[in-house]
Amino acid sequence: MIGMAHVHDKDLPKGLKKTIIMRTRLIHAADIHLGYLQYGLDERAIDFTRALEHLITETIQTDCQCLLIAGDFFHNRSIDSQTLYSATKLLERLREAGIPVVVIEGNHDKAYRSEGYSWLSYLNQMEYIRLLSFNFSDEGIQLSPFDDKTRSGSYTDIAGTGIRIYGLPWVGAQTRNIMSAVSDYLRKVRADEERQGVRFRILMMHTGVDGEDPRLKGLPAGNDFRVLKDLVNYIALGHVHKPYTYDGYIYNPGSLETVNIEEAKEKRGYYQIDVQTDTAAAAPEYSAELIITPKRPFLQLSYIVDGVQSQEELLEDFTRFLRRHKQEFAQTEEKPVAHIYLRGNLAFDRTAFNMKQLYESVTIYKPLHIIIHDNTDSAEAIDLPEDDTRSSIQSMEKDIFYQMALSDARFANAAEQWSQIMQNLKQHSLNGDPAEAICDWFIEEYQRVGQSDQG
Ligand SMILES: [Mn+2]
Repeated sequence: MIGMAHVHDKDLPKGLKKTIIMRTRLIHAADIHLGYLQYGLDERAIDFTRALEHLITETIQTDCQCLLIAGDFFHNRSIDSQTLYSATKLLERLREAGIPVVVIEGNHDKAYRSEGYSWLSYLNQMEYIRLLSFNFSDEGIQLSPFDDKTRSGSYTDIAGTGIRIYGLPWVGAQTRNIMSAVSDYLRKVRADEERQGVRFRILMMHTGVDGEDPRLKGLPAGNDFRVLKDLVNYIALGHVHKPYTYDGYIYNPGSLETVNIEEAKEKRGYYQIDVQTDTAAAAPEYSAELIITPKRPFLQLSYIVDGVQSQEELLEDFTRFLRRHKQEFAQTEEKPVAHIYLRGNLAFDRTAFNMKQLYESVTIYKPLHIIIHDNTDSAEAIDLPEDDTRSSIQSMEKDIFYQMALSDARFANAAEQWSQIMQNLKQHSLNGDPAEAICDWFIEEYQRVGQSDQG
């Protein structure tokens, strides 16, 4: 498989010179997290397997020549037999189809000991995947071609296409150093690469651009990637679970299934890359399209407890709230995972607050799983101080809001209520409540005042 059947212009019959166009399709995915028993549910582990199965089916059906997986193939360092069975069973389909799978280790795939043997090493030895890595020596970083016998190496070529794929495992805090060492190395071997017919270079890494996910700290900054810019055509990233592109040649597809609730609203999938290595063109062209894949639906709802005076009232109002969102539980073919966020100020004694009853009221809508987050404040905690300046500013503000509502025909009929809503809106925003929560709350207020208006 290694070695290049590169077509030189002089080998082509006259007239055919500029008409030979070679198109190669690759798929770039990452963060499969196979074997994740999310919420302790078998159904969720099955969902992660199903996501990999979908990816593999599409890889075969779209005439793809190579599948790249940029780290976090498995969710855990130690996997159970069921997960290994799913992995080998599915990868077997690609082996039969003759489609190579090129993989790098993510932080979730690492062996326990630094010199240890990971489950990805096992898949590599069993020839299901090509696991790319690198060596350090006295001369610095060493990138060698992947050897089918020793099952090791830092790059692999797709024979006859001029495409070379480099891969670096997750190295944590060493990422920046490794990036600049790789940059030095690639600059040094540039002429050799070209002699070998390499036209298009892909570099796989399990890291991200700092700032793309605020929860992930210590990632390289966008500027740190610049050392690679002229040396590779496409950087295939994994690690950050939402999709993004950077600087026109860095791509991150995000996780296939939902690992954290924070990524649930992102449209994620894999990149389908079409590389065109035309013998006449100076530089090869390519396109990368993000293909969104199916996933378990996640439902996120916000319920504002403001104004509810007792547990009984809360339960009644919460039940009404669920009834209003009934469609959202039922609209998907599959049972959703529901996250409900309680927000606002709880106006009664917290010891009387009974979460269990709220959980019970949701079960009639039959989600796959339900989590209720109590993000409420106690009313006492936000009582404004009886300060003259403060209260006079508040009454002035309310007066201004009242005048604003009065001067607009849409709001004039209920100007008093609207001025109160505007004040609350401002308070929610000052509290730092999430935009969706404020929006949900506002829609409810809008409907409430609108209805009282009508009737
Ligand atoms: Mn991951």
